[in-house]
Amino acid sequence: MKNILISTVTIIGFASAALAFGEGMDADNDGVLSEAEMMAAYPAITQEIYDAVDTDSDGNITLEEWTVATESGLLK
Ligand SMILES: [Ca+2]
Ligand SMILES: [Ca+2]
Repeated sequence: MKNILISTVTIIGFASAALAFGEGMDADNDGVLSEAEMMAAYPAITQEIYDAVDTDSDGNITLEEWTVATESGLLK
């Protein structure tokens, strides 16, 4: 019973993160955030922070990269 509760909370937590990522931020709905989309969502973001968030340096922010950055406090 406790395990079921924990996994439900985890799923809800993941779903709300995905919702925030998709809602308004991913303007062209290609599943990743471009630099322009990140600038729109985080006007105060610097190149330094963007590069730190884009851990594989491919120029786009994936849901995984965005989630890690958000949870680590890099993006607020
Ligand atoms: Ca996009
Ligand atoms: Ca990337």
